[in-house]
Amino acid sequence: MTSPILHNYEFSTFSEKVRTALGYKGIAWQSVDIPGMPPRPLLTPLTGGYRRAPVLQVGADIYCDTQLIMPTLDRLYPGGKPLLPAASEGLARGLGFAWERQMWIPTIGVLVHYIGEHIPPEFIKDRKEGYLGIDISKDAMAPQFEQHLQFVRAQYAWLKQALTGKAFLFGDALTAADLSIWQTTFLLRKNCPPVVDALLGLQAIIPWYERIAAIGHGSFSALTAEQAFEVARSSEPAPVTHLQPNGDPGGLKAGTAVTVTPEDNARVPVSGTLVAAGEHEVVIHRRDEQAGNLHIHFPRLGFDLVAA
Ligand SMILES: N[C@@H](CCC(=O)N[C@@H](CS)C(=O)NCC(=O)O)C(=O)O
Repeated sequence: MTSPILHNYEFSTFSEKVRTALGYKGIAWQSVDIPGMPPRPLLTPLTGGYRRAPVLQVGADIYCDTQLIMPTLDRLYPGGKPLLPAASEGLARGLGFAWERQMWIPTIGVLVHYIGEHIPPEFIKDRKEGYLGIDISKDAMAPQFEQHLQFVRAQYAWLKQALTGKAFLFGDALTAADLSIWQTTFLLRKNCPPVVDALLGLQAIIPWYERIAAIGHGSFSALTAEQAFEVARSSEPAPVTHLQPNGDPGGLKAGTAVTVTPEDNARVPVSGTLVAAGEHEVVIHRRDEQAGNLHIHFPRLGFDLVAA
């Protein structure tokens, strides 16, 4: 299996989650440093318009959303330690999804209270118009600060209990759920003053936090966006053998023209032809004039799949 390419940027914490997963699994990877906001002219044709970060590329297969990237790393690189061990897979999937979905905006609310004055106006504008649909400037979020603080603190209260006496949430081995929770915690701890630990009651979970921070990003080399594009152009998508062609629980048949759209943030519909779909994943085919044939993979949970 060739080494995967991660399109990511340094301050993206969803990217940090995947960088850490790659380090944990010991997969040598290639890093394309993308801008923190569009335009991303050599990535957009590969994703069909999906705009969030990170994106994983293996040849002409493009994997969108970390909720799919995690099980995909286990599937494509089965030799290393699993991110979703069978014994905890269902709970780890559900918990990771729920945490990120619930915690993202409140975490940003706490973050901007401390560092909001340093965020450039063009970034605030981009996040409002193209991503979150809300104004995340310090002033705009100030009225909700107390609510966000209470919500975030109450979430960490159960996390503390869940981690008592354990190295990781499900015991001795890390799972993708630990990484989901860790990445939003990383956003706060990396950027906010130390007082935030006490404010949110994080002291008890710091050993768990440090254990994950110590994993690092493993071995990787830099790749330009042009090189990654050329990899896609010169490859054909891998045959889909892990999903049934007509396995869509909603009954959509392979070959149907469809759109796939995130149902939370950056709701850009990606259109293509359905290749296969299952309970956890949707694969569509697109042909880009320059990049050629592509398979774009999305998670099922959190995305709307509809006939075009
Ligand atoms: N559910 C997505 C969320 C990804 C996400 O929201 N990433 C942020 C960066 S940390 C993003 O895309 N921000 C807007 C952008 O970079 O265009 C996932 O798990 O990958």
